Amino acid sequence: MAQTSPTEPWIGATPADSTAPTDRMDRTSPSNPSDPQPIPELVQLLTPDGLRVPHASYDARVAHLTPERLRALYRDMVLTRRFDTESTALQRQGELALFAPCLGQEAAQVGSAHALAPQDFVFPSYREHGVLHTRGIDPLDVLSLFRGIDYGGWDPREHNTHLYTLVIGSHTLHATGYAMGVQRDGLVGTGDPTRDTAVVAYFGDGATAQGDTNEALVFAAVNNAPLVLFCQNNQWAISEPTTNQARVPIADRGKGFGVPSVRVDGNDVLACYAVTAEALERAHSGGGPTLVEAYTYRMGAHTTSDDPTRYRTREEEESWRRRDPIDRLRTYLESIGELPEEFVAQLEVDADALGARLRDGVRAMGKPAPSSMFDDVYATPHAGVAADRAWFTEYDAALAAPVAGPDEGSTR
Ligand SMILES: Cc1ncc(C[n+]2csc(CCOP(=O)(O)OP(=O)(O)O)c2C)c(N)n1
Ligand SMILES: [Mg+2]
Repeated sequence: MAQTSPTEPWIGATPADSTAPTDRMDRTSPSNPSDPQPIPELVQLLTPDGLRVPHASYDARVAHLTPERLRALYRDMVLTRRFDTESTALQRQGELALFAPCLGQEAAQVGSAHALAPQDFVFPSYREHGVLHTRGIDPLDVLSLFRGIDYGGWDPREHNTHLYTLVIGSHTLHATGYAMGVQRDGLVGTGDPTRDTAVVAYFGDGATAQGDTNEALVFAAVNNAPLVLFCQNNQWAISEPTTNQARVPIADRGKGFGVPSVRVDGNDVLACYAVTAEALERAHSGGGPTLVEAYTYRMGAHTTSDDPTRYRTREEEESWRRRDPIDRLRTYLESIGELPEEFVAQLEVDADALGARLRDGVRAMGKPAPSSMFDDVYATPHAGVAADRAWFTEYDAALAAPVAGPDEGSTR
């Protein structure tokens, strides 16, 4: 049964029946906005007020988390947020071409990533900074992508984490194929926790409307692939509300594919850990795929090129700010006396150091030669790429040549 907070009746509600302005819904929603929305089940272990509420199915999944481990979750969320705010500022200073913030989604990302085994393989989309942080990926290797100088600087094999994917939903198919490969390699159901391998695909609510994602669900289901399809329903796909992607809770759609599904409070790091641990256990043991819908909110803009004030209200943003995932865990840790002052002070020092490292590191990245974009197209030389490079080099040199003045009869 849904574990909702009595003080927060909103939780589980969709924008259509809660905070979305009626003029927008009338304009963009193909459904009748007055249709009653089913009340979805929502796994919750921590209320927005930081109260620990019991849950018959999921308490056992977090029982082993010591105060030290809870502080690690808190630390990772705080550092992810610092990465986010520093990166947004660096984009504003012209040091990054673009940035996609994950502000507000730290619990969904850090909670789920903490449940992973090292050998599990992750396919992220493009705002999974909290997942990458938890996997130990150098944040500067993420920012080189957003500076536009490479495709992401980390080695997918070293961290068992694929590069970011910007083509919406496409990586759900890559993840399904990879999971089917893992299965054929005999790395499922061995009973050895250091060998059994699962694959996790992170994607958004908008991606659920893509053919690729639906095909991934079909293939994962019929092949019993060791896959967790982790959807962060952050309420928006750029300016399109979730109500434009589905008329039922996203988790409910798993049933039609025969995939066990769960809807979790995505701002509750404990609940996100618990449902992911369950889904991973199913995958590791040969039980097949799971669809997780983490119900959360993108508190920032879609990217630094977006202006959310054009399509959503301040009231909506405010109401989600009150459900901040970091505040929630902090309140809980304080209430049980497990957030010592020294820990908080050290975390602030560490976050400041991270900020300084990001600023210095990004500025030191410099600017690659434009023709280097041809370097890694193929592993071996290719005549077509060589011809493109030659054409581009000549074109670029022509742009750099001094332009003749009007007296000299320039035609440029
Ligand atoms: C195949 C494809 N179509 C369209 C786009 C343009 N696009 C970029 S982000 C985005 C919205 C994705 O929303 P969602 O899946 O909810 O993820 P979120 O950005 O909210 O994390 C779209 C349509 C794209 N990148 N790829
Ligand atoms: Mg979204």
